[in-house]
Amino acid sequence: MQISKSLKRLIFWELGVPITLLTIGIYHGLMQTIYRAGVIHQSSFAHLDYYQGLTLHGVINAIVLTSFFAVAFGHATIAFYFKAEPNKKVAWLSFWLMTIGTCMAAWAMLAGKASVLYTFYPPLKAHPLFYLGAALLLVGSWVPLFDWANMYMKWKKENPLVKTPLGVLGTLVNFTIWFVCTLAVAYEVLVLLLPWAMGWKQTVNVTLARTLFWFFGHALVYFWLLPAYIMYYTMLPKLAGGKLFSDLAGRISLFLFLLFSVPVGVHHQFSDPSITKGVKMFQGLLTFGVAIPSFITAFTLAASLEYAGKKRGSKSLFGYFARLPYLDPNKYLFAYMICGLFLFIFGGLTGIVNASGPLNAVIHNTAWLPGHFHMTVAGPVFLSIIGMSLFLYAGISGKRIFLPKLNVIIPYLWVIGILIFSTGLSWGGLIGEPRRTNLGMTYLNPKNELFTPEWVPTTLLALAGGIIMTVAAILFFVVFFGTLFGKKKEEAVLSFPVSEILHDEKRIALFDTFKPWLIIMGIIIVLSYVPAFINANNNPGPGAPAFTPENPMPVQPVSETR
Ligand code: HAS
Repeated sequence: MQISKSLKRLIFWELGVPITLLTIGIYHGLMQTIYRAGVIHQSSFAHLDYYQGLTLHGVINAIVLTSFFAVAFGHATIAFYFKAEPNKKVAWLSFWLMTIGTCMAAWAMLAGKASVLYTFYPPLKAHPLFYLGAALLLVGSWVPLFDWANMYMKWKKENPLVKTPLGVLGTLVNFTIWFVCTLAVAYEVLVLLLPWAMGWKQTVNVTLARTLFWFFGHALVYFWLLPAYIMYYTMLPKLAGGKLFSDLAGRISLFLFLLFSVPVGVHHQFSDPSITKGVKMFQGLLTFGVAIPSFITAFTLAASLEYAGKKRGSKSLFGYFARLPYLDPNKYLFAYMICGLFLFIFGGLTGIVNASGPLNAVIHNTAWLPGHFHMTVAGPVFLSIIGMSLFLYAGISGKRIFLPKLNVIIPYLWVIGILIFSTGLSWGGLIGEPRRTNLGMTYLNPKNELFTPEWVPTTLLALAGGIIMTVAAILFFVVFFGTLFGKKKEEAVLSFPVSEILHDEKRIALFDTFKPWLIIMGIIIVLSYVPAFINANNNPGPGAPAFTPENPMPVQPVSETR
């Protein structure tokens, strides 16, 4: 479909701003692997210190890129399926709020006044502009939900018996989860952290702040994931040359995310002594619940790929895998998506390990964790984001992909990098290598008394993977910016590959309405989180020991801080 100049410009900026910033995010990812492998034994490089770089890496890659992209993709999806454009004033307001928020937070991070990592746990304290910037970015990103919901209700009135398109359903589910979970982090930022950062309050309840953060933080990972799932359900089968196996499976999966994405955040706090066992047990069980929609997705997509492979001539049981268009430059989106799915098999399995209480005690706060999340957020999420950014940009600008044959191999190179990188981290984590630590200053410095030679091979593996990932990312920037600065050659249209459906089940009202799901969502959140907040309020815990950025050992023992 043709779209207005204003919407086109908006989508360009919402893709262009984060991808430009991503160059900084990727650079700091590489620097992490260099510091950690003990290649340098410094606390800073090029005037940016280790934790400053790690904060820039996490905030840009995990918050800025994902939020801007989700909004741009949301606008495109809603416009495409409803054949109507979102309200431009609301859409631009959202863009400016996100951009101003990003600039404020970026200033604080680059000035070295907000080296608090993307989780900004107190007692680490940032400049007030960092918190305000983060709040503006989040608020800006959910503003369009109200306009989309309005468009949906209008569409529903006109089409009462037509199933809501899966892409629209996914977008609305995703932003509903996002709206609900950001309320907690907004409270954390505005009521706890900002007054403390401004000096109006002397202390802050660290456990409460962490609990509020994780109310938001785990739902955040599904806010990252669902745009990728929308692409997998609605586009991948078509790109593979087949059909989506079941439409109902997609709907069930999306509504289950609505129920289970939020009330599981305490699984990040299994080691927090202030939260009681019962709360941990309940949210631990719900965490297994949130894996169910991904299992449904795995089987539905595998069946869809099997159908595609058979249509392409496969006769044997697993021969369909060999028949898929892995290296077709015209179907490069397939390559970006299948690579993400492949990584998610390992990302999902390591997630189940994390969710299991006794196993969590082994891997919590070790390098295993970045091993897990680089196979999720840097797997299906990142690959779908960059693949779709390129696709959307090329489509609505009418430009041809720059170096198409190179483009189609980028995701495979990225997969090789991630597999090596995450193997190093996961192996290291299992033998106690800590996360979020400048190992080059101590544990990976042969001259230091804490030197730990067992972590030499694990961190070198992570470094090798990091270098390959950086090469893949640089090649992507070449293709993306080469396309951006190329000449317009084709008609500019907003278009997606839309999968037909193999089993198009008849409309079931329960799976085409939000009300009952929202009510159950509210009940589960209350049951799981009221006790957690009561715990956090009643047991704020002892003060934290003092640390310096140079050494992972506390300066003062914990007992002296009580
Ligand atoms: Fe996680 C920590 C548990 C999913 C991201 N997670 C994190 C952190 C991040 C993160 C960033 O229970 C660190 C936060 C921090 O900074 O501290 N996670 C889970 C579980 C799942 C899960 C149970 N995580 C994700 C996703 C993420 C993400 C998705 C980002 C997008 N995670 C945890 C826990 C912790 C945690 C604990 C805290 C640990 C601690 O102690 O701190 C589940 O949702 C996973 C379900 C997934 C599956 C996989 C399905 C497979 C599919 C692929 C099929 C492939 C096909 C193609 C069909 C069951 C869909 C085949 C093709 C070929 C060519 C072979």
